[in-house]
Amino acid sequence: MRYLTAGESHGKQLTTIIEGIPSHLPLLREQINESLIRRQGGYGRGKRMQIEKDLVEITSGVRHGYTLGSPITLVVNNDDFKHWTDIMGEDPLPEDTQKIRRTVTKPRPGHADLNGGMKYGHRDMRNVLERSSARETAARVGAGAVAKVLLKELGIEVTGYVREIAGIVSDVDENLTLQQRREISEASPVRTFDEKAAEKMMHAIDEAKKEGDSIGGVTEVYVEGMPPGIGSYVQYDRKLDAKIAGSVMSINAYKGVEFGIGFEAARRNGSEVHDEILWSEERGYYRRTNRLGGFEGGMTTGMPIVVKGVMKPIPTLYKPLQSVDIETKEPFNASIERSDSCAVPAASVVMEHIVAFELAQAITDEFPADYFPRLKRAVDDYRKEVREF
Ligand code: EPS
Repeated sequence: MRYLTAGESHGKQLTTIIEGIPSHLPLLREQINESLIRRQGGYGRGKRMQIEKDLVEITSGVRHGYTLGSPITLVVNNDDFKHWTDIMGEDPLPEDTQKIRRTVTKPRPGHADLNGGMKYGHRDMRNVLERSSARETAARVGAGAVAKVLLKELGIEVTGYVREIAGIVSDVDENLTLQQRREISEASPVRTFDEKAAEKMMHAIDEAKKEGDSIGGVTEVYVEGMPPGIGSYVQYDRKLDAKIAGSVMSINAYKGVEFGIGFEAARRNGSEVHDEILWSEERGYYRRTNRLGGFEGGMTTGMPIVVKGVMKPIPTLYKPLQSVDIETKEPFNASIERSDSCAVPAASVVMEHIVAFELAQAITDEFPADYFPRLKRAVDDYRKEVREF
């Protein structure tokens, strides 16, 4: 399984092409829309989300509610494009149209603007920012939504929520099931558990907005139902935790990843890090604890996968930071018209879908099948086999 996305933030549309989804998987447009709508929400989003209503059109690979096994194409229109048709149109513009062009010559610190401009030779850095914008995550969530449907049919569930915003930590009771985590976080405007922490987070978002600043946080993804032994220890590029980490790092503004207790492992003795192995008739092999977050040796342990990602504050700030105009080489204070003050709640939905895609890819690598019922049989057989080990 793989996918590609295309599209500029204020261009006509976002496109996702997904290859490798087996045939005969039941798939409805509504299942993808549900994910897209969740991604648009969350306290702290800016005005753009009032313009967009992200709804998918499936233009290939699905017929009469089932996948065909051929590439699936998803299209999400940018409603904002109607305000940008001249600026973003594909036809050449007449000379002397600087105003229409909305040329960007002032790179924003923390964005791809300057590095991308130098690399691609774009002296109008709009050509960089239109593609590097986190708008692209809508296209990735589309791919992840299809992956989630496949996983769910195999008894694997994935959910994402917020653990921290601007240093305010929301604790989660480790014993909560995935379903409970999902229900509680879905009901929270900041997609988290602790209501007191949620109040403080919203206050911090309001303060940041007032000051023209932005704030970041920590998102967590929780997975139940992955069989043990997915991924591999035999070669570095088959380690599934490494693939997930790379993929999480590819989300806009993400700067770090942890599994289980993560960096805390550096501060504890081994006896307080590793998860003791138990066995019972009812459960088969399982662990007393899950400090390693569901991975050992690059493979799943069969315990829930718990992975955190760190999102830096969005770099588009109303509060100016110093930069240099590439035309005049003069210093200036970067300023912008519109931004989200905090996109951490939305990012938790993005991360959920990014992890889901990696897991679906790992499963289809492990049990290659072009026909979904055959894939399901292979997974069921494998579950039985490892249960009897
Ligand atoms: C983004 C800037 C804002 C966000 C956008 C990501 O868009 P605009 O420049 O149009 O105000 O709203 O996020 C989305 C459009 C989205 O769908 O998540 C950026 O620069 O990354």
